[in-house]
Amino acid sequence: MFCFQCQETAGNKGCSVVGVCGKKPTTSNLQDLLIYTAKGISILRENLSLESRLENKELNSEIDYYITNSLFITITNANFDDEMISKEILKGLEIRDKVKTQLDNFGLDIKRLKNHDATTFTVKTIEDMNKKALTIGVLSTENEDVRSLREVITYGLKGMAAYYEHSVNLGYEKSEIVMFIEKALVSTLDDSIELGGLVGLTLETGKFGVDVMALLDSANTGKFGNPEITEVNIGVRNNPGILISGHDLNDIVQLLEQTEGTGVDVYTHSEMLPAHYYPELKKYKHLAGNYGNAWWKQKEEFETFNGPVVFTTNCIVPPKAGASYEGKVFTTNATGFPGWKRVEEKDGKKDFSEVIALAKTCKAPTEIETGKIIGGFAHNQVFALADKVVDAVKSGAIRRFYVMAGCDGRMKSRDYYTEFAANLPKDTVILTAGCAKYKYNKLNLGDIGGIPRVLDAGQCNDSYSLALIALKLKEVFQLNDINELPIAYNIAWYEQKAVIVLLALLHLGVKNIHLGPTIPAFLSGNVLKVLIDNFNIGTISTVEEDLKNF
Ligand code: FSO
Ligand code: SF4
Repeated sequence: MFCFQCQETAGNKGCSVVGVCGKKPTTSNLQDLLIYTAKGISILRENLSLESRLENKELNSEIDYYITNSLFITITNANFDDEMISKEILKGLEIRDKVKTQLDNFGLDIKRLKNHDATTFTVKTIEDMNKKALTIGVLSTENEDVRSLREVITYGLKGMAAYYEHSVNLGYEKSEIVMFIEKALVSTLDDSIELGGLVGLTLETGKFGVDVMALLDSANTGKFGNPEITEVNIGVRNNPGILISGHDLNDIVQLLEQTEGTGVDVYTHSEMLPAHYYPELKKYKHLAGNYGNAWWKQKEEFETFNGPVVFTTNCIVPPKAGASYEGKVFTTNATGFPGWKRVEEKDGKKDFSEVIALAKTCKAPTEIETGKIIGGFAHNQVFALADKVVDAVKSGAIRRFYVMAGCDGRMKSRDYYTEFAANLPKDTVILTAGCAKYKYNKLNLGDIGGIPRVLDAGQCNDSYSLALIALKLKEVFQLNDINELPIAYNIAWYEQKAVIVLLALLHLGVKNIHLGPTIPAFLSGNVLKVLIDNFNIGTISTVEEDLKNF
């Protein structure tokens, strides 16, 4: 195995023995081969125009879903289940045949990489797959800079695919996004594309990153209304509960529907917290609160929750041996863990009946904290407060905004973000999205004339809202450049969704982003230099230094 896609990669170089995340070498290899399978399908499929794809809508959706779901499965902490991943590889080979037939039917030829191994290889057993994987992994690209750009693009595509899948689950499709994913996947195998071309493709990935986040924003707000200011209880009630984690709002709405009137409460964990902000979700009286913190605290927090847990997406942390919650965790969508149960669809609906039945036999959650946190500051809500915000900026009551979006993680060095937030001057406001917020959303940083000093827009994909807010401020203050705004960017990254958010911000022209707690291991020296020269990307130092320099 070799994997360096996340912030916690071993020695900030790469995991080569076992993943810091707990990913076994076989799992890592199978994930590499799954991506390679998707690339093989893409080589064939990029020759099909949108019109020809849409001649068979059902097949089109099936293959679009396959491509995006395969990428999603390989995101950090999404799937640890070798059996499930190997089945997906075999399914991919079947899909590859279907696309070949489509090309034949349309009399189309293959423009790029005809007869490439990715379009012809076959495997049957997990052993075959492991063997094959060792020849096509990250290190099979020898040139360090080419490898770096190919991987930046691939990781951006993984994040894009995740957001696309959530949109599709809510009925919002846009095949143009999948067509771009395919084009980019093929390009990562195409030796005729040199560094300049790959840099261009990296920036184009950012453009489609904006598109996919916009699509997901319309899906979420179209289905559940615009997020509004909401106080979320962080204590517990006396009923048994189900804890739901991850980003998929289509799952939580179905769980809320199916638990209504059963005496079982629903609590959110980590990235599911923003579900509370949506009118069509918060209306459920048994949506009881948010339990715990960011993903990496789950090993302790699931112990005290007492009831079942549902993972709709990453981040899964492999449990300790003998964990009391073993047997109570369910996965769905792209997530998987060996031995854990699945929530599958029945008659077009997710079937949570087993989870609910199990919850009824469990004790109510043990309280680990009390109080409330406030959020719901996505674009629509902030625009509604625009006059107040603009006045506060004009009067000098708000001197600066700090975008502190992104992810949380296990590393001790991330305490930096708590300290940074706590020590910001009182006339500054933090704009946040993603699980990074757990580093400071319980600090009670107060408000400025009624505007809370931490404005939580939602999940990591809601960084899109933060971009819209910045663009709105630019318009109100009649500036020519988004970088003239009094906004500083201090972004924490962990996995590949943060990569697509970053590329999207670069596409929107945002400069001077500080990325931490470390610079990605997958950026080679030269690629990093391109980012510094063109976007002035930097990292973090000490809180003191950074408070002075930002
Ligand atoms: Fe966090 Fe995990 Fe949303 Fe990520 S729960 S780390 S960037 O999955 O996706 O912010
Ligand atoms: Fe290592 Fe991160 Fe890859 Fe896991 S996802 S194997 S921790 S680099």
